[in-house]
Amino acid sequence: MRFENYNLLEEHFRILDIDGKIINEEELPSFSEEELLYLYRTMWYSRIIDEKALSYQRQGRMLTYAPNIGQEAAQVGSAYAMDKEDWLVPAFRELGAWLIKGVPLKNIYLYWYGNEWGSHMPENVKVLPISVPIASQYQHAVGIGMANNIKGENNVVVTYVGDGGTSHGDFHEALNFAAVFNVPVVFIIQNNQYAISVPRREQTASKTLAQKAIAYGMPGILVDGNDVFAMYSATKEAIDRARNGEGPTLIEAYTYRLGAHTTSDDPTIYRDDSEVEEWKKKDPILRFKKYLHHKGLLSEEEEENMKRELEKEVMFTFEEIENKSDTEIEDIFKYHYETMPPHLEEQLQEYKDFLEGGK
Ligand SMILES: Cc1ncc(C[n+]2csc(CCOP(=O)(O)OP(=O)(O)O)c2C)c(N)n1
Ligand SMILES: [Mg+2]
Repeated sequence: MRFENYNLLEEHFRILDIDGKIINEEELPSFSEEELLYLYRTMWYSRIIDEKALSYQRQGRMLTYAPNIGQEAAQVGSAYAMDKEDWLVPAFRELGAWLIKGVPLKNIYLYWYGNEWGSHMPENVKVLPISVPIASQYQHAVGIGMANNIKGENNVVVTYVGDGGTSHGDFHEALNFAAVFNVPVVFIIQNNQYAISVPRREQTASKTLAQKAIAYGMPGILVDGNDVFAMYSATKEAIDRARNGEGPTLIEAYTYRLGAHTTSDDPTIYRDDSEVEEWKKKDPILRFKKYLHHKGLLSEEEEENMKRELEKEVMFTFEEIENKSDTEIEDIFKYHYETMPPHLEEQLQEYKDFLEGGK
């Protein structure tokens, strides 16, 4: 069993090195050329969506936005191991996973545009809406997993949290319950080294986040989160375990947030450029690109065409939203409860009065 073969304290499970070479041949997933290109394209899709959103925000055309730049392999690789029927329970920085699970870009941009309809997933897309209250989604994931056991279904739940989220009580409660009740959940920590300005070393005295698995009595693994193959392979094994009734697994994806926390943040205040430069050398897209080039699967020209095509699609989708996406005031209040409780009715009325000229 692989998880037990890896040291939770320092050894990163890795298949693809930063030069794009395979260093762990026996763990390499057997992807077809088509699959390799699909994964690469999705990582670029995610990055272009981010870059465009950042520029729209700077132009005053988008609200706050949380970019994923640098974390594409952690998200795309892990989500690709899921079946269509498996549930994805995200936090708020899992763009690559949403894309793999089939969330339309329109939904993603609508959400960040402040429109509740962004959270309205198409019927066959098993993805919960973004969860901003840190780590709360881990509880939802375990709840879905427990329901799955009660109903005798065979689906798995994959959920994500940040390094900062591991300090929350919700994190502890979710992992504890999941292990005790043998719930089919894969817990992924995207350790991007920061929780806004708080560095990972100030988050916990534990040497790694993966080691927390031991305390809860479940397998864990510390993965190079910038290696799309390692992320796929570790998540696939965790999903297979869960589906076989062997319970939850904890995966620490060791990665880096190359950009700001959100568009309201300025990371130059709390971290050195030299650190960012070092991590740019480990860029998950660059590493994957080198691999594809070694294999002769993608020329520079094909890559440029692919990026141009994605860019066009992203711009088209955003402009469509911008042109016809009025947010209904009621929507902000309507979806918390089945019927709106009096205190929300009151707040809604107060807000309407305010917009009508302020009482
Ligand atoms: C319960 C709660 N407290 C505080 C916040 C404000 N907040 C938003 S993101 C964030 C940091 C999260 O860091 P991490 O879990 O590492 O995720 P990352 O942003 O790095 O992806 C905080 C404190 C919140 N959203 N919810
Ligand atoms: Mg973080």
